[in-house]
Amino acid sequence: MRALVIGVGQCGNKIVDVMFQRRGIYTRGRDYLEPLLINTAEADLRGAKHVPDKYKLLIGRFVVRGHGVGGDNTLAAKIALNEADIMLNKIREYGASQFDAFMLVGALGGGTGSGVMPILSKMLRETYEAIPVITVGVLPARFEGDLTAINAGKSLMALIENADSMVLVDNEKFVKYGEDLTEAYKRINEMVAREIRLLCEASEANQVGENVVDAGDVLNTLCGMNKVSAMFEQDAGAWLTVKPRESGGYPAELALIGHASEPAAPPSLFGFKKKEPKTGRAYRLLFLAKNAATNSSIDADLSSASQALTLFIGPRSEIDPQGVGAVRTWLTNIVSGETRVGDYPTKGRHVEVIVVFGGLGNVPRVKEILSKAKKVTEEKPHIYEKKEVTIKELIMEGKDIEPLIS
Ligand SMILES: Nc1nc2c(ncn2[C@@H]2O[C@H](COP(=O)(O)OP(=O)(O)OP(=O)(O)O)[C@@H](O)[C@H]2O)c(=O)[nH]1
Ligand SMILES: [Mg+2]
Repeated sequence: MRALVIGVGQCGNKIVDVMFQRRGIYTRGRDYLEPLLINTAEADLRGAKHVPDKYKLLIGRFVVRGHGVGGDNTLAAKIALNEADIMLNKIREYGASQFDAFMLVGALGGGTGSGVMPILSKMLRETYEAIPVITVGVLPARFEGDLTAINAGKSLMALIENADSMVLVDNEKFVKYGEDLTEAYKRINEMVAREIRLLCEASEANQVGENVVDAGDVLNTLCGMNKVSAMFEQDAGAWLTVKPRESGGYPAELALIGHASEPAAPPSLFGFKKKEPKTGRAYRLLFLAKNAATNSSIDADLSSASQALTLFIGPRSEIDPQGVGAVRTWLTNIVSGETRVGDYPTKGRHVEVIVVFGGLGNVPRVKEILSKAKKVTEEKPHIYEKKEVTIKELIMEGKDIEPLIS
């Protein structure tokens, strides 16, 4: 799948930077992804070492002078609205109509990523009607407090309205108690970067698998059929009349992604016969698929998904047809709608599996974040104004002191 991967804000910049640390995991360096990093903080952009400067864009320069918006996602959204043309012009330079999708990556609990992504998503959908916008949104962990919850709640609602798909990543699931946050974020970023990259690469495989997964399959799983069928009818000109948002709108599909892997076969030692994996090749595929679903980017009720995809990556000899069949049955039993199983033969030494569940209807953490954001907004409706009043009261105390400058 050819995609422009746009990292927004510090978290988004870092994930996309890791994604481009190594271009093309199994495609010998040939890449189908292009990076773009957007931020209001100059230091964050400088910190991204694997993405060349020409793919970086600083916005809000005259408002926050390259220092970031400090968690104020309303300000970030305003900057995005004012500088929409600058962002769209930059995207145009890539020859954007060549892409199968735009992928926006960022955290929802901060300021820049949280505020810019919904605006940018809206602009992209209006400008490139036929290209789906997929967002990868990182949700804050519970301990992060009220402001991050409000930010995430507002951003989630705006993205649901303005994107085609939201792949959710829950920091709460992956940050271990007492663990150093830098280490935890590094681990999460590497995980998400690898999963997204493999998913995109597999649909551009050089070696044809038994069950090919193409860009359309990936997009259908992430975005649902509506938008994508409009896209594929493009040649017939039908898409001109199919304007999903304007005709009442489909909300973005909520999705998750998961990954698991095992060494393919133990290496032969001093000429001894290689051992078969204990569980057998077929069973291993089912085991890995179930593991990937458990180790997914967010916990959700999988039976509430309306479409799913499983993708096996590894040496052809390891992708056992019976195992593939068992996984197909497993998916069909969980998901009411369309299921897809594909393989991506490689010369690697691991068997890896990626699962994607799309069209999720029951994601408890999304409910929790929205209700927390609502509760905080109700309990502290004028959180910022109150602060101002307090300072004014304080200043009143000193009104009789002789002024320093008269
Ligand atoms: N997984 C992961 N989460 C991160 C990382 N950095 C920050 N976060 C999360 O993202 C939220 C903060 O978002 P940032 O991306 O730092 O903020 P920003 O978009 O740069 O916005 P401002 O700094 O306010 O301009 C935090 O609440 C964390 O939940 C990271 O590297 N990985
Ligand atoms: Mg920042």
